Amino acid sequence: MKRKLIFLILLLVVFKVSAQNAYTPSAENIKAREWFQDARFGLFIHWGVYSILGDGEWVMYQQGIDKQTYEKVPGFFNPVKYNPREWVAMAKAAGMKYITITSKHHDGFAMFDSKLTDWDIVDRTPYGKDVIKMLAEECRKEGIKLFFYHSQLDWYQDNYYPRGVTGGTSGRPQKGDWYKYLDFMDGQLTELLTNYGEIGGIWFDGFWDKKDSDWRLDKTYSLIHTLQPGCLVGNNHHLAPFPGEDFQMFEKDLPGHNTTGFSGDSKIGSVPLETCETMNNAWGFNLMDKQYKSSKTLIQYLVKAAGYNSNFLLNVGPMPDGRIQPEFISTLKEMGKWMEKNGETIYGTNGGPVSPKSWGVSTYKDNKVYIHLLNPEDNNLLIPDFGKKVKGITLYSTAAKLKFKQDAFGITVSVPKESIDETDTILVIEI
Ligand code: FHN
Repeated sequence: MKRKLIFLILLLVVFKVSAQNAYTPSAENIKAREWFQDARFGLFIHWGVYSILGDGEWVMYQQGIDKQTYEKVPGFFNPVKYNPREWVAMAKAAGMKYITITSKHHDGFAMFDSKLTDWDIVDRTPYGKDVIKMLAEECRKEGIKLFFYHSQLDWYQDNYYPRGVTGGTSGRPQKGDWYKYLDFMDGQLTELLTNYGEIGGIWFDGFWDKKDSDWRLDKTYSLIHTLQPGCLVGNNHHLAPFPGEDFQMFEKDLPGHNTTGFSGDSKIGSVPLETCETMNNAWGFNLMDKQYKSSKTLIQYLVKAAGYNSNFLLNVGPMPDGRIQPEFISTLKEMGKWMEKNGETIYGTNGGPVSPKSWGVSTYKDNKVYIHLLNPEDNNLLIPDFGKKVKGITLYSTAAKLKFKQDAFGITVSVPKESIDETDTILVIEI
């Protein structure tokens, strides 16, 4: 009997590993990955009932609010000024091609109408409308792809047990059925991938809360790819991509960097990349966070991301009345003006043949290499040779021809001082 049991367990493990490793993206998925890679710029939206408290999306945990007390919060959530048409128009005007919105964050509250729980916006708030459905309809009308940020971590569901490193103050019973929770999560993902039209991707987060647990990823990922083969799977586990994942995200970091300490183990994989960042320091609405990043800082972040062959997902945390704060709107308008003029050097490009330098980065498309001078020491530049014959170099902004020399040392080019742009001076190298 024992030998049989061991044999069965071994068989299961082999099947599980092979199932995960056997993932080969469908033609539809590959097409979606190519679209994603070309899109380069998206809007991240962290919005939940936690915005009522104005202290970020971790307020339930950080203020030690147990679930019984937290259950009062949705009763105050009535975003009467929510207007998805304005949100989508703002994203489009900024030059963004997709929106990634929190369908459920760590507090477990579904911002969509779920039949699997009443812990959702339709059943628990005076507003009572499915904001995700409203946004999905607007995105479809306006040709903006919609992705869902979906938290695997859940501070509300009792079956999220054993607890992970967070959520201990939620006052839940010390018991639960972990696989029932995973079934519940897969059930909500089925709702999101069935009732809201074509979905661009699922942005998972929270794996790190129980990183040694059996998250049954292969089952969840194959469910997603079965329901919508073109739906891209990404998981913010801060590790190298697992089988079944179609893109890799970096949080507040350019790929390969580890400025925040989150990305220590995340080797850069061979799937499309995306880095995400806040406009102040908060993801969810935080009344007192006025550390607004300038449009120059954010434009340069977007350009650097492209130089690292990565998308840039820029976050807003809408206010509890449904509006996006004016500081974010004005910065996004500035970014849109820049993208309107210079988007050609970002959209549809790959990281260029000149690796990122202190002075800037390069992007590449067709027979053009775009040199982005973000922080030039002076107006004379030595570009390391990248093994291609240079036919000519022009200034992107004016198309003016620039004098250059290509020799064993590389490509030297002088940029007229008056042409240096304090945000990004773009040179076009024709090869
Ligand atoms: O805990 C979350 C956090 O609330 C936010 O969603 C960010 C966005 O990338 N991800 C996690 C922190 O790593």
